Amino acid sequence: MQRQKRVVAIHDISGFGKCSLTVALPIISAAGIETTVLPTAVLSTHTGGIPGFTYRDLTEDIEPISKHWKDLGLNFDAIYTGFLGSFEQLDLVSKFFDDFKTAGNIILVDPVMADHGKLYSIFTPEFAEGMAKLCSKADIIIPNMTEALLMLKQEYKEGPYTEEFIQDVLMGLSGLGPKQIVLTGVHFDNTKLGAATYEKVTNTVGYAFANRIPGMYHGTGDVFGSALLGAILNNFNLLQAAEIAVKFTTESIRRTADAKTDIRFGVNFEESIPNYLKELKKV
Ligand code: PXL
Repeated sequence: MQRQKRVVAIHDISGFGKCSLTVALPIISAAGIETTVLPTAVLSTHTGGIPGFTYRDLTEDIEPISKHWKDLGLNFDAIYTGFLGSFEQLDLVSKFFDDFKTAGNIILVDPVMADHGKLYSIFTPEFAEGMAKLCSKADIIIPNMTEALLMLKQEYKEGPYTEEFIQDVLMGLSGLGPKQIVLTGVHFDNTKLGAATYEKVTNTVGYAFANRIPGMYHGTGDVFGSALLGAILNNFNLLQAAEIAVKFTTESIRRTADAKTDIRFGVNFEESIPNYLKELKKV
């Protein structure tokens, strides 16, 4: 029997709206991976277009929780970070990496801060610099196009993109430090949308596309990132994992679009889990 792998997911918990930990925990657990959580804040809902959200910051808890885990001798096969609410949290998470990085584990940073050309309401452009610094410590980063261009200090550009442009962005991101990149929001025409992957060691670019579904569904970056990490920890390579995650995310968006659910309320990923497990060859 193989040892069960363990992830620590460092994100906020938004009670309603399906993103961050309410997405990472069920998806990574379903992939058969033990999922430890380090909540960075507790909100009533995410901050994307739902006015009046509550926000309880948990910055003060990060160090004591890390220390307890260090004392227990815990280790993680992957450290997965998402929404971080302040510069101080970036510093604390960077220290967490120093404490828990091993030769064999993976640091996956999703530089959650912006989408569709706009920073989320609580962030300033300076935050992107801090996030780029955190990305330099990661093995894998998974920015969307807006986050990528912010970290590269380039102006936002709407697609469709050219292959040359996407490759330049991937090279720029690779220059920040990570060995593997998955860039989302990539499209060369208006019918397909997906992700580009880059592996520094082999200098290979790959693409994973699905049919584009109109609309900006909330929390899909977290659905994608969690499914990607679940696949990587089940020994799929980066491009295969991106293909599985694109399929899972698109299927979840399709079901939500068909149900005409409010796009701010997150996607129905739950009912895509059986097909995800088939892709992972778990059922
Ligand atoms: O899905 C990204 C995300 C996570 N957490 C919070 C958010 C957002 C995006 O808006 O507001 C609190």
